[in-house]
Amino acid sequence: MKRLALTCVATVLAAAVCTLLPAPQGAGAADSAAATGAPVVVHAKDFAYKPLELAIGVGTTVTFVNDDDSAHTVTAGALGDDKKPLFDSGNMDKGQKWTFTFKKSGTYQYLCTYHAFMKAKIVVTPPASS
Ligand SMILES: [Cu+2]
Repeated sequence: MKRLALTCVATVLAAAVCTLLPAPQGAGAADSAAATGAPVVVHAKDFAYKPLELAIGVGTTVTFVNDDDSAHTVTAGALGDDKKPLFDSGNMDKGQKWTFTFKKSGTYQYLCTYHAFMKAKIVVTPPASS
């Protein structure tokens, strides 16, 4: 329910801006990018990650792009007891990109350390043939 609410808010906020800009290529494909190896992009826009949920295969490299005027981070908590972030982009200013290759399967919840309400997740699945 929270996810839906965030999506709605983000959609409303984005509507005015999006009409002025060409639709990014592959934005729809990223939602269902289960294919391994395909380039996948997550956008930080209007204080929300898009897509909010992403399913990818092990070994996929995800590019995170900050499309906001505000700075953001892409920071994941630990899967286990280790409190060290699984990944952390550090500060990302407007227009900055950061990539991360997901080498281990699991569910990666991440957020922006500046705006803790910005949350999303990436589910990394192992290859089906193993
Ligand atoms: Cu942020």
